[in-house]
Amino acid sequence: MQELTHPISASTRTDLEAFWMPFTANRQFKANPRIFVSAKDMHYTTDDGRQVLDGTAGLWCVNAGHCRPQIVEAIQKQVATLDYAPAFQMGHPGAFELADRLVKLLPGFDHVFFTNSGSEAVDSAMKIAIAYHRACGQGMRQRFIGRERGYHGVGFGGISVGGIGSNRKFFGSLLTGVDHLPHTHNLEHNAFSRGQPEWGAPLADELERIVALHDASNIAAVIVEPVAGSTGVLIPPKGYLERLRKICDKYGILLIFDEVITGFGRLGASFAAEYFGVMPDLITVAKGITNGTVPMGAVFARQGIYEAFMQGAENAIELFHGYTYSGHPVACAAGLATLDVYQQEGLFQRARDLSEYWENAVHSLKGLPHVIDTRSLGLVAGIELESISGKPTARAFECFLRCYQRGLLIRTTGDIIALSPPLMLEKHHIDQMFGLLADVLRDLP
Ligand code: PXG
Repeated sequence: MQELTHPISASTRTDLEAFWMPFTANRQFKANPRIFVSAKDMHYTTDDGRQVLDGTAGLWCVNAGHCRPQIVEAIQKQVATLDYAPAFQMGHPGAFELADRLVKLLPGFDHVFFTNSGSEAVDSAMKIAIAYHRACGQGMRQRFIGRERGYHGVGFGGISVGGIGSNRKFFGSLLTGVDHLPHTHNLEHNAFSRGQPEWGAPLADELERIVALHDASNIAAVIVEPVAGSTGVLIPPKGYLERLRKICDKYGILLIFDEVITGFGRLGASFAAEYFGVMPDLITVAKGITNGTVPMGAVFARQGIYEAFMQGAENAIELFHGYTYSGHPVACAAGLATLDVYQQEGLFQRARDLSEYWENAVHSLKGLPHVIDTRSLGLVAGIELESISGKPTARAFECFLRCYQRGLLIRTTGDIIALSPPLMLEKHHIDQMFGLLADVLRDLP
């Protein structure tokens, strides 16, 4: 097997051409490629041999840091022992063990359905929600309520409940029967808030208006990210999630938390549900479940949901849903080893312990040119820049390029910088990250 340790040079343009890159400006990228060839702990190595500090845990997924030996070895061992086992009507030990370990992280939840990505987890949760109501004799409950600026992956379910215009506008009529809550982002009231902003809890009451419009008897579920990630780290106002929970309870509507980003320690707790003390009915996860090593997603179901399906003839399939790779042995091995690392190294607690230092570093950017908001929670941060008039996204993208050139990986969305480092980081990494970012911001056009 050929190892990819050699540089891919920009001059071999045809080598790059065949790959239709996801969520990437393909022509711009292929003219000036940015290529990682290896990674270790907090750093990537580029094809020209430079070290880049990972400020984004890959794409919000490498929570334990890169190429951790325990995880790598577990994957290697598994693929050499049982490479694949049929997912339907057959089992293998790893899937049962991982599900059992996962539910122990989250009191009140007792079943896990495995998928291969966050998008599939969202689709699965939506299907489970509709089928659950049907199993309970309420088959009319088919509508979903998402939220503006929500990101729930790219399946038709996810883009339908999602609230990002450009993810929706090219793809036709989407799912019918979807409505959206207003987003909670408001710089006028909440700019430079520390922790959860004070203003905005009453925005949850918009759910009452939407319920009145469609009638509760037609609504299956409300789906939100507890902290919106992709659209720029939007932290829920104090009391907001609690109000959503209360209104869902009042009308028998399921509440789905999409924790693809907030799960597995990002906020300094296992899940945002635990962090905020608000328990949804279904939780979608992915990314950090395997530390980004092997694709995997999952849906957690709270007590009572699985049981509602366990009726009728014992030989009848209760849920007509699943993927060839649901609970893939290699993903399960990666997941088990990842949970071991999280637990042995106390990484969720570590995120909590570092969050104050992190928060101070984030807010130290206030006052620098173009910075119109800084916000953070746990080990995640959003830094919002003023857009260049008539050129939205240009300023933040330039910031991304300059950071990359100087050895720091950040993520930008619109003109917002999102940071979400591996939870193994140390204070000196935080100093380095924000020192470099401050320098870049000072010089930015
Ligand atoms: N839900 C949420 C909340 C997500 O953040 C998905 C679902 C979809 O997961 P998959 O595994 O299907 O990609 C996500 C994914 C970014 C970025 O930097 C965010 C995601 C993926 C890639 C980039 O904004 N989130």
